[in-house]
Amino acid sequence: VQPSGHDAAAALGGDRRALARALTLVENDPVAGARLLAGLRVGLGRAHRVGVTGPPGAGKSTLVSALIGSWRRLGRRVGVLAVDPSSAFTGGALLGDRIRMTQHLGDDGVFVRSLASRGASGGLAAAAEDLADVLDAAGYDPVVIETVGVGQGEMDVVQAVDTTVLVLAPGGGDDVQALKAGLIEMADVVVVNQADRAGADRMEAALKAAFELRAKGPGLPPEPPVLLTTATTGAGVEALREALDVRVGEGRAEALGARRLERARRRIVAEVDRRRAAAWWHERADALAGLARDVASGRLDCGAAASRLLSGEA
Ligand SMILES: Nc1nc2c(ncn2[C@@H]2O[C@H](COP(=O)(O)OP(=O)(O)OP(=O)(O)O)[C@@H](O)[C@H]2O)c(=O)[nH]1
Ligand SMILES: [Mg+2]
Repeated sequence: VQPSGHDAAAALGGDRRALARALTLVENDPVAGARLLAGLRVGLGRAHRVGVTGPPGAGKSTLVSALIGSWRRLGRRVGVLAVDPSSAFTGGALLGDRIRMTQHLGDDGVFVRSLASRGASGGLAAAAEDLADVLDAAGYDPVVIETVGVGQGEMDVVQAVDTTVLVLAPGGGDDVQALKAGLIEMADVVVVNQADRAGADRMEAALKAAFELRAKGPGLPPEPPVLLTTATTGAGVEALREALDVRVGEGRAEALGARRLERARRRIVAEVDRRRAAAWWHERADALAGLARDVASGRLDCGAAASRLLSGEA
């Protein structure tokens, strides 16, 4: 399918099939996708980007689904990117089961899209950011990105949003795991989900105590709110939605602005690096092939090969 300005316009104008095509293009075709993204241009950065992360099975998808319901009652149009870990066991085939948002099927104000974490060219976070751009341009706000809180790619995704929600559940030592993985450090809002199960109150207290001990001061992240939810019944979900909305409310634009500036800076640098690297290697394709043969046959080591390329000897 050839992308066109018409396609981009249709995607932005509320044509769901055109939007789905645009997302596929951006995910799979770097050249045509970049062209389409360039064609969107308009008003990016309006949407509140919310990352929802946490251990497997904590209830992230169930909670996102409940949040969608809450936002829909306020008339907000919600976009969701669900990052599928593409585990070696399922190969992503069970994705339909993983996304517990089927109750919103048929609601034109909700657009749910899965994103395979394997094989995303240029990295998972970059792909998620590009897809979020498309949903943002198409008028979805908030845009929620759900990802399991394991692995570097997932951690990068967490840093590509305005607000990070860490979802934990009592039992199983999730809190300890999250502490170890450094997820706690990045959380703007912490949720103890499955509050209907034993140990939720204890977990909430332990988390609050941990945050109180954390160093405080200018430049350090503020203490995140710790909220209890039961995603399956909706208990606590309104309070969570309010805690999220307040972050983009009046007087808060500046804090998010700094984060968006940092994100914009990082994206520009990454894009320049990518283009420069592509051009640089294109010019040295033959030299690289020759050096690779020498290294593979043991005549040369990698460091020496790199030095030759960098010094222009090769
Ligand atoms: N008792 C109870 N069960 C819940 C709650 N929230 C979710 N669950 C159940 O927990 C299981 C996992 O929920 P998911 O929403 O799929 O969890 P997830 O974090 O998205 O899981 P992955 O995407 O696989 O990492 C499901 O069987 C849910 O019905 C809750 O608040 N209380
Ligand atoms: Mg899930």
